[in-house]
Amino acid sequence: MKPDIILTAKGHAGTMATLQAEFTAHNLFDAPSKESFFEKCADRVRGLATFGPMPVDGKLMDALPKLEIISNFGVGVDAINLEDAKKRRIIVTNTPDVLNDCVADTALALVMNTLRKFPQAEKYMRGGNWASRGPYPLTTSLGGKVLGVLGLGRIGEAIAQRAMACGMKIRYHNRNKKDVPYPYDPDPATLARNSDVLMVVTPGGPETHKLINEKVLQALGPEGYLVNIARGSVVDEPVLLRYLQEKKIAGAGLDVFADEPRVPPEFFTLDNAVLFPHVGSATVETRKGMGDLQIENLRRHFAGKPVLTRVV
Ligand code: 8YV
Repeated sequence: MKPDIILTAKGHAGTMATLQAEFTAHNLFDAPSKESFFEKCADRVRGLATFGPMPVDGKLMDALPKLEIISNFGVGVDAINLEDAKKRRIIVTNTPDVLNDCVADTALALVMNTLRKFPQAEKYMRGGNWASRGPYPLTTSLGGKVLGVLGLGRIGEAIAQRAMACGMKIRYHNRNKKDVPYPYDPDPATLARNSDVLMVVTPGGPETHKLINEKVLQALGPEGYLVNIARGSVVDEPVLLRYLQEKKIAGAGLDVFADEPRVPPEFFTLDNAVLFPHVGSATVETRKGMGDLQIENLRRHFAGKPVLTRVV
């Protein structure tokens, strides 16, 4: 008999198709009423395949008395209450590593686009301005600038490698100092003060909530740039918006926002911000790799084998 699982949201199409073929899948996102959805399947569901930011908390876990595993599509598990899962002995898995290169590419693209203003230059070109108004204004180089990595894990390291290839120098802050050849700063504000570009790569969740606050942005200063490819929750978004509007920082490159997919429209009018719709890992190859890992964790668990990438 195929194990019953719930798919929380409409995710990567290939992954969904495999999950639907290999398991008895219940699509929460299709349900006209959540109440009747749970009434029908709650007592049989042994797994959750989670996609996206829908919160998964103790209340949901308690509604599924047979729940054994939550297999997340994505490395970030901030939408899942890990303490609640641990208390209930529910396994949580994620999809690390397979997305490192892709997310690091996106991070470097944001650094380049934010400093060099390539999207704005392209818009200028398409607007027919080159011949009539002359060359696009000069921007600023990456080479020689300091990239401060907040959260130097595997993705942070992949970003550092790319930035060094462009002639940037690396510093970092983590909760614990690491055995790496980059200078360490004791807190985010000091890192911001010592950096030209502050790169946010920390996990989301309560521990990093609004870690990038006014104090940090002030330390980054009017010549400094912020790039966030982590989670919108890590930045105090209204303060960032004000700092960009008032040019209290030089610019920002953002792939993530506090309330996705809703983005405060004021961001769209900024000339000193480059905005991506959370595309960090969004390639065919990487999303397949993530899906394969999500599926493999479920397969292994239900076959009585240890999962590959356990978080709790
Ligand atoms: C995905 C991500 O956009 O891995 C993560 O934590 O944020 C991204 O790779 C997301 O998981 C898609 O649901």
